[in-house]
Amino acid sequence: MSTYKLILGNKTYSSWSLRGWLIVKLAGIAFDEEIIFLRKPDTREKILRHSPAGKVPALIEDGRVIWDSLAIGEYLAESFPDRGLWPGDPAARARARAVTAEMHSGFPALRQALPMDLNNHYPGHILAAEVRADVTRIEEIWETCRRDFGSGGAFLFGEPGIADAFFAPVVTRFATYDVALGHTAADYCRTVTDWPLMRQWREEAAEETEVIVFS
Ligand SMILES: N[C@@H](CCC(=O)N[C@@H](CS)C(=O)NCC(=O)O)C(=O)O
Repeated sequence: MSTYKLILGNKTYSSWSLRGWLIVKLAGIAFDEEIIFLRKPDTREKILRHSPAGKVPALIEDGRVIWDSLAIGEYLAESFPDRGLWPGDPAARARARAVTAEMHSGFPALRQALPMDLNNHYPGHILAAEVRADVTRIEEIWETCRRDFGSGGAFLFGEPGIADAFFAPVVTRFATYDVALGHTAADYCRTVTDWPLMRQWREEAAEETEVIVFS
């Protein structure tokens, strides 16, 4: 049996780490975690000891490293095809891959303006036009996935999977910055917020004492 270790950044701030962690949890494998605090003088050197990309998350399986959240998702979906990481239906799976890729490569305005910050709340945040446009597209993604493929449960494709892991940090940002949403998006946010894995991650983030000030 393989042994796994997941290298992560701060649970409070590292949105890509949250994505990787959710996917590994969904795969149902036992794993150790190592947290490397971001934005420290030795952060890069510490991450490079594990991952040649200098980024977290990185999954180490028996000494071999798989870096990048999407690569981790694809690798675990292949390794554990019965765990439902991608939807079973080909049309749903294609859409799940498309929206996951869109999140992985897109929404720079939203990511820049609304950094993940689980232990804070910034009510009254005014969204710039380009951030509002990202929010509108994300709402459209959620609504169309729920409408077309979500009948089997409350997640984007019914049961929770990689696509939900990719949008989970966005859900936390919408809560942190009090982003106003339509009904379907608000319902989906409640589903993700109440997801036991998200509760666990938030509880562990709440125990962190490291603070990063975003300027
Ligand atoms: N495309 C990568 C992005 C990973 C990424 O940017 N991670 C950030 C933390 S959320 C990081 O490692 N930053 C390095 C640093 O801050 O030194 C992925 O999907 O895993």
